[in-house]
Amino acid sequence: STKPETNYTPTIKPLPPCPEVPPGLVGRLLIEFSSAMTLDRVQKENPDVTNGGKYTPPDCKAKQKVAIIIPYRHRDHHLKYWLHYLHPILRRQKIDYGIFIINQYGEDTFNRAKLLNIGYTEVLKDAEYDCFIFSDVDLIPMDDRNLYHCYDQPRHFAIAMDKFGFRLPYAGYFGGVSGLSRVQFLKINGFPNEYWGWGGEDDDIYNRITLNGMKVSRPDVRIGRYRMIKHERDKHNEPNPQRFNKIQNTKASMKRDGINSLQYRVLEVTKYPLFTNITVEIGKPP
Ligand code: UD2
Ligand code: MN
Repeated sequence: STKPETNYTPTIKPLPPCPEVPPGLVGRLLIEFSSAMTLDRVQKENPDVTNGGKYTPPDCKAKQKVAIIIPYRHRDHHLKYWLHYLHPILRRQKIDYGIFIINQYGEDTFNRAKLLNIGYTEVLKDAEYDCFIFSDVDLIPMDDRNLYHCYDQPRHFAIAMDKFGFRLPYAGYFGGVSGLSRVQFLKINGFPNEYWGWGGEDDDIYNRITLNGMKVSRPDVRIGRYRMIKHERDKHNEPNPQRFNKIQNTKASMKRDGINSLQYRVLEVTKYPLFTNITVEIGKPP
Protein backbone atom coordinates (compact mmCIF):
# COMPACT_ATOMS: atom_id res chain seq x y z
CA SER A 1 0.00 0.00 0.00
CA THR A 2 1.05 3.58 -0.51
CA LYS A 3 -0.96 4.91 2.44
CA PRO A 4 1.15 6.30 5.24
CA GLU A 5 0.97 4.30 8.43
CA THR A 6 -0.97 5.90 11.23
CA ASN A 7 0.83 5.79 14.55
CA TYR A 8 -1.59 5.42 17.41
CA THR A 9 1.05 5.17 20.16
CA PRO A 10 0.22 7.96 22.61
CA THR A 11 3.10 10.31 23.24
CA ILE A 12 3.85 10.77 26.94
CA LYS A 13 5.05 14.30 27.49
CA PRO A 14 7.25 14.61 30.58
CA LEU A 15 6.04 17.34 32.94
CA PRO A 16 8.18 20.47 33.15
CA PRO A 17 9.93 21.11 36.49
CA CYS A 18 7.83 23.18 38.92
CA PRO A 19 8.82 26.87 38.87
CA GLU A 20 11.10 28.21 41.66
CA VAL A 21 8.48 30.85 42.41
CA PRO A 22 4.99 29.36 42.04
CA PRO A 23 2.87 31.73 39.95
CA GLY A 24 -0.43 31.34 41.83
CA LEU A 25 0.61 32.58 45.27
CA VAL A 26 -1.46 35.29 46.93
CA GLY A 27 0.95 36.54 49.65
CA ARG A 28 -0.52 37.71 52.99
CA LEU A 29 -3.54 35.66 54.13
CA LEU A 30 -6.43 36.27 56.45
CA ILE A 31 -6.33 33.60 59.16
CA GLU A 32 -9.10 33.30 61.75
CA PHE A 33 -10.47 30.56 63.97
CA SER A 34 -14.01 31.71 64.73
CA SER A 35 -15.99 30.17 61.87
CA ALA A 36 -17.18 26.60 62.41
CA MET A 37 -15.04 23.95 60.74
CA THR A 38 -15.75 20.35 59.79
CA LEU A 39 -13.66 17.70 58.06
CA ASP A 40 -16.53 17.29 55.62
CA ARG A 41 -16.25 20.88 54.52
CA VAL A 42 -12.46 20.66 54.21
CA GLN A 43 -12.82 17.53 52.11
CA LYS A 44 -15.24 19.26 49.75
CA GLU A 45 -12.88 22.22 49.44
CA ASN A 46 -10.00 19.91 48.51
CA PRO A 47 -11.29 17.32 46.04
CA ASP A 48 -7.86 16.78 44.47
CA VAL A 49 -6.21 15.65 47.71
CA THR A 50 -5.97 11.86 47.51
CA ASN A 51 -6.46 9.25 50.20
CA GLY A 52 -4.06 9.57 53.13
CA GLY A 53 -3.70 13.35 52.58
CA LYS A 54 -1.47 13.18 49.49
CA TYR A 55 -1.13 15.68 46.69
CA THR A 56 1.06 15.89 43.58
CA PRO A 57 0.95 18.95 41.31
CA PRO A 58 -0.79 17.88 38.08
CA ASP A 59 1.05 20.29 35.77
CA CYS A 60 4.71 20.14 36.87
CA LYS A 61 7.27 17.87 38.49
CA ALA A 62 8.29 19.00 41.99
CA LYS A 63 11.99 18.70 42.89
CA GLN A 64 11.30 17.30 46.35
CA LYS A 65 8.80 14.94 47.91
CA VAL A 66 7.75 16.49 51.21
CA ALA A 67 6.37 14.69 54.27
CA ILE A 68 4.61 16.95 56.73
CA ILE A 69 4.79 15.44 60.20
CA ILE A 70 2.54 16.62 63.04
CA PRO A 71 3.01 15.53 66.70
CA TYR A 72 -0.44 14.94 68.06
CA ARG A 73 -2.79 13.98 70.85
CA HIS A 74 -6.38 15.17 71.52
CA ARG A 75 -6.33 18.22 69.25
CA ASP A 76 -9.17 17.45 66.76
CA HIS A 77 -10.38 21.02 66.84
CA HIS A 78 -6.96 22.40 65.86
CA LEU A 79 -6.39 19.74 63.21
CA LYS A 80 -9.54 20.76 61.31
CA TYR A 81 -8.33 24.35 60.96
CA TRP A 82 -4.81 23.21 60.12
CA LEU A 83 -6.10 21.06 57.25
CA HIS A 84 -8.52 23.75 56.11
CA TYR A 85 -5.75 26.32 55.75
CA LEU A 86 -2.73 24.21 54.78
CA HIS A 87 -4.06 22.02 51.97
CA PRO A 88 -4.88 25.00 49.69
CA ILE A 89 -1.62 26.78 50.60
CA LEU A 90 0.52 23.73 49.82
CA ARG A 91 -1.34 23.21 46.57
CA ARG A 92 -0.68 26.81 45.48
CA GLN A 93 2.97 26.30 46.43
CA LYS A 94 3.13 23.31 44.02
CA ILE A 95 4.44 21.01 46.74
CA ASP A 96 4.38 17.24 46.22
CA TYR A 97 3.34 16.24 49.74
CA GLY A 98 1.73 13.90 52.26
CA ILE A 99 0.28 14.81 55.68
CA PHE A 100 1.10 12.50 58.61
CA ILE A 101 -0.37 12.77 62.10
CA ILE A 102 1.78 10.99 64.68
CA ASN A 103 -0.71 10.32 67.45
CA GLN A 104 0.62 9.42 70.91
CA TYR A 105 -1.45 6.60 72.39
CA GLY A 106 -2.55 6.66 76.05
CA GLU A 107 -2.30 9.35 78.69
CA ASP A 108 1.35 9.20 79.74
CA THR A 109 3.61 12.25 79.43
CA PHE A 110 3.68 13.76 75.94
CA ASN A 111 6.95 13.63 74.00
CA ARG A 112 6.97 15.89 70.95
CA ALA A 113 10.49 15.22 69.63
CA LYS A 114 10.19 11.46 69.95
CA LEU A 115 6.94 11.57 67.95
CA LEU A 116 8.79 13.54 65.26
CA ASN A 117 11.54 10.90 65.09
CA ILE A 118 8.85 8.25 64.70
CA GLY A 119 7.27 10.31 61.95
CA TYR A 120 10.56 10.44 60.05
CA THR A 121 10.95 6.66 60.31
CA GLU A 122 7.35 5.76 59.46
CA VAL A 123 6.85 8.03 56.45
CA LEU A 124 9.87 6.48 54.76
CA LYS A 125 8.03 3.15 54.88
CA ASP A 126 5.28 4.83 52.85
CA ALA A 127 7.37 6.52 50.11
CA GLU A 128 10.79 7.98 49.35
CA TYR A 129 10.41 11.39 50.94
CA ASP A 130 13.31 13.83 50.51
CA CYS A 131 12.17 16.51 52.90
CA PHE A 132 10.57 16.38 56.35
CA ILE A 133 8.61 19.32 57.71
CA PHE A 134 7.72 19.14 61.39
CA SER A 135 4.74 21.27 62.35
CA ASP A 136 2.76 21.90 65.49
CA VAL A 137 -0.93 21.25 64.84
CA ASP A 138 -1.91 24.74 66.02
CA LEU A 139 0.31 26.85 63.74
CA ILE A 140 -0.97 28.42 60.52
CA PRO A 141 1.28 30.45 58.20
CA MET A 142 -0.09 33.91 57.40
CA ASP A 143 1.73 34.16 54.08
CA ASP A 144 1.90 31.56 51.31
CA ARG A 145 5.30 32.83 50.13
CA ASN A 146 6.73 30.86 53.10
CA LEU A 147 7.43 27.81 50.92
CA TYR A 148 7.09 24.39 52.60
CA HIS A 149 10.09 22.59 51.12
CA CYS A 150 13.66 21.98 52.25
CA TYR A 151 16.60 24.33 51.85
CA ASP A 152 20.44 24.14 51.76
CA GLN A 153 20.45 24.42 55.55
CA PRO A 154 17.90 23.25 58.15
CA ARG A 155 14.93 25.57 57.89
CA HIS A 156 13.01 27.35 60.62
CA PHE A 157 9.67 28.51 59.20
CA ALA A 158 7.71 29.84 62.21
CA ILE A 159 9.87 32.84 63.01
CA ALA A 160 7.29 35.55 63.64
CA MET A 161 4.37 34.34 65.71
CA ASP A 162 1.46 36.40 66.94
CA LYS A 163 2.04 35.19 70.51
CA PHE A 164 5.63 36.55 70.41
CA GLY A 165 4.62 39.90 68.87
CA PHE A 166 5.62 38.68 65.38
CA ARG A 167 9.30 38.52 66.28
CA LEU A 168 11.83 35.80 66.96
CA PRO A 169 11.70 35.37 70.77
CA TYR A 170 15.46 34.59 70.95
CA ALA A 171 18.24 34.00 68.41
CA GLY A 172 18.39 30.22 68.90
CA TYR A 173 14.63 29.65 68.73
CA PHE A 174 13.69 26.65 66.56
CA GLY A 175 10.14 25.82 67.73
CA GLY A 176 6.85 25.53 65.93
CA VAL A 177 7.54 24.60 62.32
CA SER A 178 10.91 23.39 60.98
CA GLY A 179 12.17 21.37 58.02
CA LEU A 180 15.18 19.16 57.35
CA SER A 181 16.27 17.12 54.37
CA ARG A 182 17.12 13.47 54.90
CA VAL A 183 20.86 14.24 54.90
CA GLN A 184 20.45 17.11 57.37
CA PHE A 185 18.29 15.00 59.68
CA LEU A 186 20.72 12.07 59.71
CA LYS A 187 23.70 14.37 60.23
CA ILE A 188 22.30 15.35 63.65
CA ASN A 189 21.20 11.79 64.54
CA GLY A 190 17.58 12.96 64.36
CA PHE A 191 15.91 14.52 67.37
CA PRO A 192 16.21 13.69 71.10
CA ASN A 193 13.88 11.00 72.49
CA GLU A 194 14.47 11.92 76.12
CA TYR A 195 12.56 15.20 76.51
CA TRP A 196 9.33 14.24 78.25
CA GLY A 197 6.74 17.00 78.73
CA TRP A 198 6.83 20.58 77.57
CA GLY A 199 9.91 22.48 76.48
CA GLY A 200 13.59 22.27 75.62
CA GLU A 201 13.43 19.76 72.78
CA ASP A 202 13.42 22.52 70.15
CA ASP A 203 16.52 24.11 71.74
CA ASP A 204 18.24 20.71 71.78
CA ILE A 205 17.54 20.37 68.04
CA TYR A 206 18.96 23.85 67.45
CA ASN A 207 22.11 22.80 69.37
CA ARG A 208 22.43 19.64 67.28
CA ILE A 209 22.31 21.69 64.09
CA THR A 210 25.00 24.19 65.11
CA LEU A 211 27.22 21.57 66.81
CA ASN A 212 27.27 19.67 63.52
CA GLY A 213 28.45 22.68 61.54
CA MET A 214 25.14 23.66 59.98
CA LYS A 215 23.31 26.99 60.14
CA VAL A 216 19.60 27.62 60.49
CA SER A 217 18.01 29.20 57.44
CA ARG A 218 14.96 31.47 57.87
CA PRO A 219 12.49 33.37 55.68
CA ASP A 220 12.16 37.13 55.75
CA VAL A 221 10.46 38.28 58.96
CA ARG A 222 7.56 39.78 56.96
CA ILE A 223 6.89 36.43 55.33
CA GLY A 224 7.51 34.01 58.23
CA ARG A 225 4.43 35.16 60.15
CA TYR A 226 2.14 32.69 61.94
CA ARG A 227 -1.01 32.50 63.96
CA MET A 228 -1.23 30.00 66.80
CA ILE A 229 -4.70 28.84 67.79
CA LYS A 230 -5.03 29.95 71.42
CA HIS A 231 -4.95 27.09 73.91
CA GLU A 232 -4.27 26.13 77.51
CA ARG A 233 -1.39 23.84 78.36
CA ASP A 234 -2.56 20.26 77.75
CA LYS A 235 -2.85 17.67 80.49
CA HIS A 236 0.17 15.37 80.68
CA ASN A 237 2.44 17.87 78.95
CA GLU A 238 3.65 19.75 82.03
CA PRO A 239 6.83 21.84 81.69
CA ASN A 240 9.82 19.52 81.98
CA PRO A 241 11.95 20.69 84.94
CA GLN A 242 15.02 18.90 83.51
CA ARG A 243 14.99 20.91 80.31
CA PHE A 244 17.47 23.62 81.36
CA ASN A 245 20.01 21.01 82.39
CA LYS A 246 19.51 18.81 79.39
CA ILE A 247 20.07 21.53 76.79
CA GLN A 248 23.52 22.09 78.32
CA ASN A 249 24.45 18.52 77.43
CA THR A 250 23.44 18.19 73.80
CA LYS A 251 27.02 17.70 72.64
CA ALA A 252 27.38 14.48 74.62
CA SER A 253 23.79 13.22 74.49
CA MET A 254 23.18 13.62 70.74
CA LYS A 255 25.52 10.77 69.89
CA ARG A 256 23.57 8.17 71.84
CA ASP A 257 20.07 9.71 71.98
CA GLY A 258 18.42 10.10 68.60
CA ILE A 259 17.26 8.22 65.55
CA ASN A 260 19.88 5.54 66.39
CA SER A 261 18.23 4.77 69.75
CA LEU A 262 14.55 5.18 68.82
CA GLN A 263 12.15 2.56 70.19
CA TYR A 264 8.37 2.47 69.84
CA ARG A 265 5.45 0.38 68.69
CA VAL A 266 3.01 1.19 65.90
CA LEU A 267 -0.58 0.43 66.95
CA GLU A 268 -2.47 1.64 63.91
CA VAL A 269 -2.00 3.25 60.51
CA THR A 270 -5.15 4.68 58.92
CA LYS A 271 -5.43 6.61 55.69
CA TYR A 272 -8.17 9.23 55.97
CA PRO A 273 -9.14 11.44 53.02
CA LEU A 274 -7.17 14.45 54.30
CA PHE A 275 -4.30 12.87 56.29
CA THR A 276 -2.67 9.64 57.38
CA ASN A 277 -2.95 8.83 61.09
CA ILE A 278 -0.22 6.78 62.77
CA THR A 279 -0.99 5.89 66.39
CA VAL A 280 2.07 4.87 68.41
CA GLU A 281 3.06 3.58 71.82
CA ILE A 282 6.15 5.47 72.97
CA GLY A 283 6.59 4.42 76.59
CA LYS A 284 7.00 6.84 79.47
CA PRO A 285 9.70 8.75 81.32
CA PRO A 286 12.09 6.59 83.38
C1 UD2 B 1 5.97 25.62 71.90
C2 UD2 B 1 6.58 25.43 70.51
C3 UD2 B 1 6.61 23.94 70.16
C4 UD2 B 1 7.36 23.15 71.18
C5 UD2 B 1 6.77 23.45 72.56
C6 UD2 B 1 7.60 22.87 73.68
C7 UD2 B 1 5.63 27.44 69.59
C8 UD2 B 1 4.62 27.99 68.69
N1 UD2 B 1 5.74 26.12 69.58
O1 UD2 B 1 4.61 25.26 71.74
O2 UD2 B 1 7.18 23.75 68.88
O3 UD2 B 1 8.73 23.46 71.14
O4 UD2 B 1 6.67 24.83 72.82
O5 UD2 B 1 7.48 21.49 73.76
O6 UD2 B 1 6.34 28.16 70.29
N2 UD2 B 1 0.55 18.44 71.27
C9 UD2 B 1 -0.62 17.70 71.14
N3 UD2 B 1 -1.27 17.28 72.25
C10 UD2 B 1 -0.81 17.54 73.50
C11 UD2 B 1 0.38 18.30 73.63
C12 UD2 B 1 1.04 18.75 72.50
O7 UD2 B 1 -1.09 17.44 70.04
O8 UD2 B 1 -1.45 17.12 74.47
C13 UD2 B 1 1.32 18.81 70.06
C14 UD2 B 1 0.60 19.80 69.16
O9 UD2 B 1 0.99 19.60 67.83
C15 UD2 B 1 1.13 21.11 69.72
C16 UD2 B 1 2.59 20.76 69.95
O10 UD2 B 1 2.57 19.42 70.42
O11 UD2 B 1 0.94 22.17 68.81
C17 UD2 B 1 3.34 21.68 70.93
O12 UD2 B 1 2.64 21.73 72.17
P1 UD2 B 1 1.92 23.08 72.69
O13 UD2 B 1 1.16 23.67 71.60
O14 UD2 B 1 1.18 22.76 73.93
O15 UD2 B 1 3.15 23.97 73.12
P2 UD2 B 1 3.45 25.52 72.80
O16 UD2 B 1 2.32 26.17 72.12
O17 UD2 B 1 3.98 26.19 74.00
MN1 MN C 1 0.81 25.55 70.77
